[in-house]
Amino acid sequence: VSLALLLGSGAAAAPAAVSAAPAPVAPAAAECATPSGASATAKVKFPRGTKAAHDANELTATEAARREQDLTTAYAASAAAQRQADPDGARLKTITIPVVVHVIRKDRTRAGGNLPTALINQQIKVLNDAYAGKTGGAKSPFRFKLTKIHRVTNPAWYPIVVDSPAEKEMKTKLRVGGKNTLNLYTGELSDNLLGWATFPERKLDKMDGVVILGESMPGGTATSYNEGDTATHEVGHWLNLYHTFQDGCDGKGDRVGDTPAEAAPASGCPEGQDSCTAKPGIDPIHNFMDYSVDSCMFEFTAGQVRRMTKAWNAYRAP
Ligand SMILES: [Ca+2]
Ligand SMILES: [Ca+2]
Ligand SMILES: [Ca+2]
Ligand SMILES: [Zn+2]
Repeated sequence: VSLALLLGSGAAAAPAAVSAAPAPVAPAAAECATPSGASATAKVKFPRGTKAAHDANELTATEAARREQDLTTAYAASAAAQRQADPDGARLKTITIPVVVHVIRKDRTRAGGNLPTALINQQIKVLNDAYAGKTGGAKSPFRFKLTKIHRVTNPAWYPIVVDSPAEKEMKTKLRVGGKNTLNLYTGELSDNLLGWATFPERKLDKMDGVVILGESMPGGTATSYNEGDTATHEVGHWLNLYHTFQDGCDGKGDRVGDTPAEAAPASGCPEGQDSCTAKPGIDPIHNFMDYSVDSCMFEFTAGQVRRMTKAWNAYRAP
């Protein structure tokens, strides 16, 4: 399952217009139901800071329920989970994730996607700070170690088009490492997206990984979305987190007890907003798994950390 972030209208590197909160919409039917059933990767896009239509957006309630069932199965079958006394991670042992960054470019210019190494190093720092709880919220066990920057010149893969044969070809050729390796692809993206990610699956798939708009990295040109939290958010999905607004005010939500329910994605930074008045708490707009602007999102909760750690042991632990 992959999730995508949408940038405002215009070129991918153009400033995103901060728009009014999009109206909640009925979940779209899952596209591309694949025959492999539970291990299928469903594609989910999400718009962030935009009034673009929610077409094939978030997980439907049915898709989320399927993933929950798969998590239970994967966890029960996982040797990594079973050999640990405390697999949900109340005792936080550091988990270091090797990161391979694939810089997709059409030529050797910055405009052509050739991002400076300094931005990539800053991105790794943003990930480490976010997941260490240094920017706020809960501390997670996850740390990120850049192991390789792989610069790839191929106009046929640029921009990276979500869900395209070119994306599949790119990942099939480039993806390296086991389930614990984060393959991070940067470039200009189709459909004004900020990024997308795959959820963990029991069977490693070449599509596994995170794609981000290169200019969303810290110091990039994607105004309001250039502090590196697109990657923070997408890696959250890669570690099995749902959006804080999953299922809206009703339903089972994001399966995390300490994130208040939210009717719809936050846009901009709507302090004090309470979109589910019948449910406790104000909207979790500062959470990395909402759609607020980068300056507004700075935390994970303890419940999200437990969920990511459980999923790590179920799916990704080597
Ligand atoms: Ca919740
Ligand atoms: Ca509320
Ligand atoms: Ca931030
Ligand atoms: Zn998302």
